[in-house]
Amino acid sequence: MQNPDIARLFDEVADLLEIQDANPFRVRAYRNAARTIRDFPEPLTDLVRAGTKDLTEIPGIGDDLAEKITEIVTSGALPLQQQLARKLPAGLLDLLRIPGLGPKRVKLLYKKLKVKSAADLAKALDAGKVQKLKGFGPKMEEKMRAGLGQAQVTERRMLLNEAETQATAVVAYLQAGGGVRQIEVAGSYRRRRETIGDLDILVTSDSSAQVMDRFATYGDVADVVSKGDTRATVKLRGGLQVDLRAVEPAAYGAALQYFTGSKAHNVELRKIAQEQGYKLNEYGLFKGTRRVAGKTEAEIYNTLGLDWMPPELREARGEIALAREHRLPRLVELTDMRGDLQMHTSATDGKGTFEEMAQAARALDYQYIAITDHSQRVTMTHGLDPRRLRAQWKAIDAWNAAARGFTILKSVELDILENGKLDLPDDVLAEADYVVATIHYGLTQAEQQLTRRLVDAAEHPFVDAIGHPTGRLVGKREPYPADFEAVSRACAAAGCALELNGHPERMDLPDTLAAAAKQWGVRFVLSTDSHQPGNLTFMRYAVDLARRAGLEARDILNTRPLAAFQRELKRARQ
Ligand code: DGT
Ligand code: CA
Ligand code: CA
Ligand code: ZN
Repeated sequence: MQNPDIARLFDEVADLLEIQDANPFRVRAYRNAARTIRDFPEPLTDLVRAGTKDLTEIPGIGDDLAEKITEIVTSGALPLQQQLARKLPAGLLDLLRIPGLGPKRVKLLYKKLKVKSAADLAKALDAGKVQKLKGFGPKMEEKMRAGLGQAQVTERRMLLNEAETQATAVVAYLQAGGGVRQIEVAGSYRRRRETIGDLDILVTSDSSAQVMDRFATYGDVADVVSKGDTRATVKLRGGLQVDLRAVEPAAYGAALQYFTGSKAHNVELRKIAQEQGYKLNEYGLFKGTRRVAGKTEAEIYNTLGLDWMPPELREARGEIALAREHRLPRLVELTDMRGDLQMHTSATDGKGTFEEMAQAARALDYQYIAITDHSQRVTMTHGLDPRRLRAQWKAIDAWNAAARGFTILKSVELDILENGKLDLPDDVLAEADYVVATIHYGLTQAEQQLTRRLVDAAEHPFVDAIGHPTGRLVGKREPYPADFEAVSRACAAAGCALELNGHPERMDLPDTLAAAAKQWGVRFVLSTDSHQPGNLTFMRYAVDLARRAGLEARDILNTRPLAAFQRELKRARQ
């Protein structure tokens, strides 16, 4: 039982309760707990088994939830979830996977139209009944139709951090069994895509049949799909598929290259091999029947006259040409980061004080962080008005005065209002060390209006960066329809940075837009959008995103030591 598995059960309880009209506070408690657990840095299973930590010390976990976690860890299931599920038709929960359909809408469809499954929904749509329901416009109808089509052909993709939890656990388990020499998770996971379809693990071993046996009896396996002496496929609880392949050491590099992909990268590479009279496959690079390379990836690329390429770049977006000309970027690394520039505290919707956030950041060897609680417009999170914000800044000044070698930047996540104005007056913004402006409201405005709001914010003298610039939520909400070329050009001209938000649910800017923004001359900041001290490790995902966009340390302002960072901010340069 990994943390995401526990979180999923709590999310399901929240969905089921909401469909069944339970008390909203109870629904919220399960939802918040799910989020806390999903992002909790240590495996709860280990904590429960060790019995050394009181689970109620985790923010948002009370006695009742602690007991339920223990129940899940020890029995593998949650009776409450099973009870609630029995009260509803089985197909109803599948409807929640359709984009745009949350528990509230599913409840309406069920109550008013007796829709119990995806098939029922399709019929109701065709009969024109759905558009008559309150809150279901023509746009929504279109989305549901598209979603119904997709739900049938594509399986759900898992967020990178959840897949990482699963991957890390299964790799540790395989290694602990002995007999594994080399092991690597290839595929989209190694390319660090923001979502993962399935995990592709490669091993070399003297006893591959035993490794396959051990794999099939892993505790989190729900179903063994297939199993042989050198290959096996399983499905874990929660549905993630894992393929395991054992290969001979002489072919390990070739297999790693092939199964890392992407498919489009492999197609291009194979063509280059053919042009040079080679044959390339997962067993090696061959001249006739002779294998000329295969032990390492570098051997294969180099034999083809190419530099070795970091997996994050292997998307057939021009990396092969750069590798041939020895012009690949020197991608930024996690150890380049000197600070984190978006995080929330218990003053708004975070779970930790600024002191606790700073302490956690120090442990990561950062020199600085920005505390960016929400501004007043975001009432849902108890956003800060000028009075409360100034009080927080005063407390930060006092903390900084006593701290050695670490600085908290006085900051705010400033809302760009629906009318394009900023949520706080200039005299307040002038007192900040750093301001990141974001959009949370008016997401359905026309492209022109959204673009205008972002461009105006980018040009404002006290806005240093635009945060989560597209507003996308991975797998849940598409970027809002703004002209990101216009926004990028405005940022480059004004000296406003664009944020790469590494929160696994955001991953925003998306990689292709970030790569384009770099071409327009934009500079970037990386952040985690942490809501608890344990989230600061999300920086890894911001770095993944930056690497996929081809960014180097010099493209990113918070790779600089504090003084240099502050010199580069817009507010210092005018
Ligand atoms: P995913 O699992 O959907 O997140 O994405 P990948 O990239 O992990 O794709 P997957 O698991 O289907 O296959 C793993 C790698 O194997 C893929 O990145 C490239 C390689 N591969 C799979 N099928 C083909 C193929 O038909 N041709 C070539 N050249 N490579 C393939
Ligand atoms: Ca895969
Ligand atoms: Ca696969
Ligand atoms: Zn935000």
